[in-house]
Amino acid sequence: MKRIIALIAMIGSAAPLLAGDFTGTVTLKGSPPPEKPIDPLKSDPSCGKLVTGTPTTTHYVVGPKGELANAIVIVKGVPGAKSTGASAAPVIVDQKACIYHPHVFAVQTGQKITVKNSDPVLHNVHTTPTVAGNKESNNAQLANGADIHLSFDKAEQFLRFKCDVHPWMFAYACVVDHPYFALTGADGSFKISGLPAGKYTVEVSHRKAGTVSQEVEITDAGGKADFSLEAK
Ligand SMILES: [Cu+2]
Repeated sequence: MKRIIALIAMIGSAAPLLAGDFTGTVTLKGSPPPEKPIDPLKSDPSCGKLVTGTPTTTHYVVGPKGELANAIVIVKGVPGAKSTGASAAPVIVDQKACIYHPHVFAVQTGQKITVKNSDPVLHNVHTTPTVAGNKESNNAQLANGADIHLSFDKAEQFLRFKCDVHPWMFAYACVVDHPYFALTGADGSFKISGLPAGKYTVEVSHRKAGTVSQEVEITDAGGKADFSLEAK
């Protein structure tokens, strides 16, 4: 028994104490401008045939109580934080019916982004980063063509992907240089695991609604904080 207790004590002292989950919800105050139908998509001879319903822009994805999707939540200044992107599973981005899915996604620096073309039409995947060290790329992708693999070396929020063939096609990558981040889901919620206990600045950004930040304390039991952005 004594040996077991000593062993537990040894394990306890060797590994850093990780807190519980950091959770919360991001909401939007005010009414966002209405989304616009993407008419050119429907009238395009090849893409129009693939579409059902009326595709619209998705600048704001907001729930009934203002729950805001596609906001990136980043915990700043975590001691020893560094990217584990090289060993993380790739993030899949697909082009279906001439729309990127997902519209906004989050990856770590060095993490592979696999871009698929599920459409029977030609697309091209044109990235237009604005942070030095992230490379612009422009790759044609044939109908149901081979996947394109991309990654970025520097942190950059809402790094744009566009298709030069179809001027309504955009996707945005949130690239973070450590694992302590989350993108909010359709219910506005987020969960970040594995944080050491401590006080941190947490930054929340949305492509249209801007950025807010607040100080958050994470204890061994975890932490909770809600954020609010203003519709613009
Ligand atoms: Cu396209």
